[in-house]
Amino acid sequence: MARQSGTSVGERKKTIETVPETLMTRDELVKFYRLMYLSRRTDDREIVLKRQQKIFFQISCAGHEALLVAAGMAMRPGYDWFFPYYRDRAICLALGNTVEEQLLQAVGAADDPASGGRQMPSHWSSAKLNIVSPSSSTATQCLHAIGCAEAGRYFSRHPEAAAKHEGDYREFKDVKFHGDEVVYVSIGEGATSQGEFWESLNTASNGKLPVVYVVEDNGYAISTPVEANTPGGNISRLVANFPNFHFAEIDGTDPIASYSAMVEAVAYCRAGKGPALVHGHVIRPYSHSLSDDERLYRSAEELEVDALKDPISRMQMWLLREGILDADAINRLERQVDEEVQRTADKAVMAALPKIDSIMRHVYSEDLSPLDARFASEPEATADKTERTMADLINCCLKDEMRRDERIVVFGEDVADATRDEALRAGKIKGKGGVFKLTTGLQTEFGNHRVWNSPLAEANIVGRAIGMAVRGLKPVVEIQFFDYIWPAMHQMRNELSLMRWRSNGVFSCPLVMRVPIGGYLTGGSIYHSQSGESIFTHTPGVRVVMASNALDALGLLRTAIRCDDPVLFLEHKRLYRETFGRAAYPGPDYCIPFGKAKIVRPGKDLTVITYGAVVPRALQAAQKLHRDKGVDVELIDLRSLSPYDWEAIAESVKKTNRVIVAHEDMLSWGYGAEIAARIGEELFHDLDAPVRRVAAMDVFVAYQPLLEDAILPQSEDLYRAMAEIAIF
Ligand SMILES: Cc1ncc(C[n+]2csc(CCOP(=O)(O)OP(=O)(O)O)c2C)c(N)n1
Repeated sequence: MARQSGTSVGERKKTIETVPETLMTRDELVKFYRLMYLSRRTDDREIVLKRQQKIFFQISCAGHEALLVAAGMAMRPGYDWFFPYYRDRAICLALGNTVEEQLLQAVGAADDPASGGRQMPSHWSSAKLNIVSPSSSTATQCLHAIGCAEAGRYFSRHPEAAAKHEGDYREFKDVKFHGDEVVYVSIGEGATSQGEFWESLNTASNGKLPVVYVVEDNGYAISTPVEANTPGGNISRLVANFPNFHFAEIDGTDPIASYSAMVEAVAYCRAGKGPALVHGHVIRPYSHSLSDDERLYRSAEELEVDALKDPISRMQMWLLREGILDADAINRLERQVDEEVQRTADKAVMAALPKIDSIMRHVYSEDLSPLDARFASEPEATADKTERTMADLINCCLKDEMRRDERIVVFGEDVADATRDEALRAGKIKGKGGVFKLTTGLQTEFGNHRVWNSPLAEANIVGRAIGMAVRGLKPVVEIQFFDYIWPAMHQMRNELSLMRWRSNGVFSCPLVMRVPIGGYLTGGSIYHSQSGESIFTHTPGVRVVMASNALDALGLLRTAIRCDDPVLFLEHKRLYRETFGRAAYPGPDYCIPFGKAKIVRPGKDLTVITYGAVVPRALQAAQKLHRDKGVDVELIDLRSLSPYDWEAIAESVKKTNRVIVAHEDMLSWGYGAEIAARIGEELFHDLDAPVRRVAAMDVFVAYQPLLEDAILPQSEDLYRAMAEIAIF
């Protein structure tokens, strides 16, 4: 019935009470059937509810039940970790998720424990069962599963890192782990076309991680048949050469074959031999979802062939044939399930709905905000008064925090000193530590478990970090250049920013992404000069900061690491080693709260609001304008872009009545548009001149320095705008 490879199953097979060749007792076989039937009837009930417009979406597990109950019964709920996708009702039921919990999500109830009415049905999530809140995006979860497995391994090697700690995110992030936990991740065969699936195989294989993949191959991705997604039509053939994997390709409508394959795969992972991939051929007897009509693209003949393989009737026949249940017992079991589902549905449709005033809860941590006063401090006067660059102080901060907090791991492209570390440890080479050398010395001091080079794949970096952060690690990852953040955009927008809100505060993934950004490099050109911060400030759930000087960079980075939210930490690479803004090391606890701007130059005639590399340029312009014309500019460095310091802006504009918002990024739809609009809305009566923006031309940065200078806002542009607005 099944083609399998790998280790043999062993002991359970031999126990006296198991039914030969099934690895299950008679009771387990009955339970197996009950769960399959329960799953199908819950889908059927949801379909009725959708037709009655009592729920608003339906996607079923129909046809996948045997494979999924097998997976659930082969694993340990609340011990192992689970990253299922929307077809996985049956595994969730098998793990202990209840029909009531599932139907509460379907109606969008306040008490939906998975999301509080925020997610569509079939977006399973349970803190108790270690089922991690998913998005609707296909394949992103594969990378979370990898990070989750890495975190489990990390905590078993560094158990002391799991301890709670007052005063930072660890106070609110409980860690649980076991030495031999396995991580489950499932995916449809269509979604195996996504790069994130392949990026995850890369790391699962390289790291011999205990991740069991289940590919649920029902032959269709909505209307697209398998051969249009998968070359040759069979994913097992394509993945077969990944080292360290255990592979099994089975008939996933066969409960017995499914169970034996899952037991074997899980045992392989639990023994630490590496990852496993079970490719189950299943059927899809209902359309993709209730929004789809498969009769438009599948013939009646094709559907009839599928119907013959229905796992529910297959198992029912098998139980009868083997004499495990007779017809009466089956009828009784089914009647009980029908009544249970009906009763639960009647209750779920009466459930209380979420309150409107709950909408903004859990966008960010409600336990510890980076705006909190605990992050306000003064620089310590240390013995070493050397003026350090931004690059130096960021490196100091990373070292300080890694010494203080063993949950911090650092990875990204080329961030390690040397992956092949023999020469490094022998002192024969110095080590690289990042293309800008910001992470230099970290691997040497903290070891290869805490600092390592990732594959050249940005989604891999962010997706894994999310999985780790869910488990309580604090990844501080680097994206090598802002220009190459885009492969990680999907993970950032749909996963990183949303984990907390979509799970109604149950799961979260506070982590730090350090990203060198910006131009003014003389030759940086299109792909090493980009800005684009407003794309991320437009994403709720992520904090965005950008320092203009060394002291602020250190203070903000420390807050970013200690706080409980995901932070995009933008580092202007032109400022890394500038003479402007150097500072002495301010001690190992110096922090700056987010949302607090800095008055770089107080003034009374005109406010200039800016950040990043425009700060020194605006300062130069303001000083010259004062010398030339006596105009007194108040220069505000926002430092923190989301949240931003509206109070500082309003106070200054009320004083000067004239304002310029300046930034390096392009003018149109840029960061300044939001600030200018809000000033217009809320401070209209305080203005004596129109709000002016100074920014880059609406084009990418060109290579030739002459063009680069013209494209990016220069001190002279700022000077001109200041002079005009001052006398408007
Ligand atoms: C990244 C992404 N692209 C597109 C979609 C829309 N979509 C939802 S399900 C689906 C098909 C998935 O097919 P498959 O992976 O084979 O799983 P199945 O639904 O057949 O179980 C598509 C295209 C999505 N959810 N996410």
